[in-house]
Amino acid sequence: MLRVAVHGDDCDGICSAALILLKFPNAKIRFLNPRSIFTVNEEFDLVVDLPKPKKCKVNIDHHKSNLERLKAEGLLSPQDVVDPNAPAAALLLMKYLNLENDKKARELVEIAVAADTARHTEETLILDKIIKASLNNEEDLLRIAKILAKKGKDFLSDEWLKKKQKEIETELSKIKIFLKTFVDSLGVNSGFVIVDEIDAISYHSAKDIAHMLLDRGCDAVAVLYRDASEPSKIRISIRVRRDSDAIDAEEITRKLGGGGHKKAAGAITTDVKEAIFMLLNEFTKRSPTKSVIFVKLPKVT
Ligand SMILES: [Mn+2]
Repeated sequence: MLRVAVHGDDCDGICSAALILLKFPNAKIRFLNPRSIFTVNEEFDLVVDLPKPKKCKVNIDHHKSNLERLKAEGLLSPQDVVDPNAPAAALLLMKYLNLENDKKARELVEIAVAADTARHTEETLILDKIIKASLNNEEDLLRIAKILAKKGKDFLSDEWLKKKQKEIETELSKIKIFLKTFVDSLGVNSGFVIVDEIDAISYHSAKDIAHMLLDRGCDAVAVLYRDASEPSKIRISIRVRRDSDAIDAEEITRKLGGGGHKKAAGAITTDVKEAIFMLLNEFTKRSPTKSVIFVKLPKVT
């Protein structure tokens, strides 16, 4: 039996799990995150969209920070496929599993790429929220992966997912109206923004305000919010507008011990003050006007 670990936090990881199930329906899949992968004491044949732990035969990933660590520590093996130029780990996995001619596999990769390059469609965004609302619930995450493997891009035709969608959409419409009113009141349509959202918004919607501000013309947005898996920690996510070169998000989050990609990167901290100070500093340095907007989101009601 194939023992696999995937990133259980987003579309790329869950689509990767679905790809595995297309080829190995009986694979044992764990849904972990970049921290928990180092704390579970298990052996894995395949670890996807996550950093490579000690007991792992093959690592398939696209995070630059992971590649650099593996090289520095001499842990990169010839079997590993770690390519920071790949838009999603699922794309590397599809090639690794020789599934390029499988229509469902290509649809799953399309979903993963849309999510990881901030080109969500309405459907992939719903999927992302359902995944984030199912965090740490490996049973539900496996169920979502199985539905994806069975339905491909028509995943929302599944009755169980449809029910989840309805539940989440009611909450989402409330959040959307609240955020729109808030962003309208800011009147910001350019430059660099940092939003403190700690304890103000649901985990699955923490990055929404970043996308709203980017859509309105901002170059880069950093958001801070509480981690759903480890509530003592604060997550920092940076998003950069597709056609803006003002900031390399990965370069900044790496200074906070995180990583990711040029347009989308993240880090985790326990020292919020230090993180905000650092973000203000790094953003100001790169801002053409040498100014940054810092806002605190009121609790979404
Ligand atoms: Mn990914």
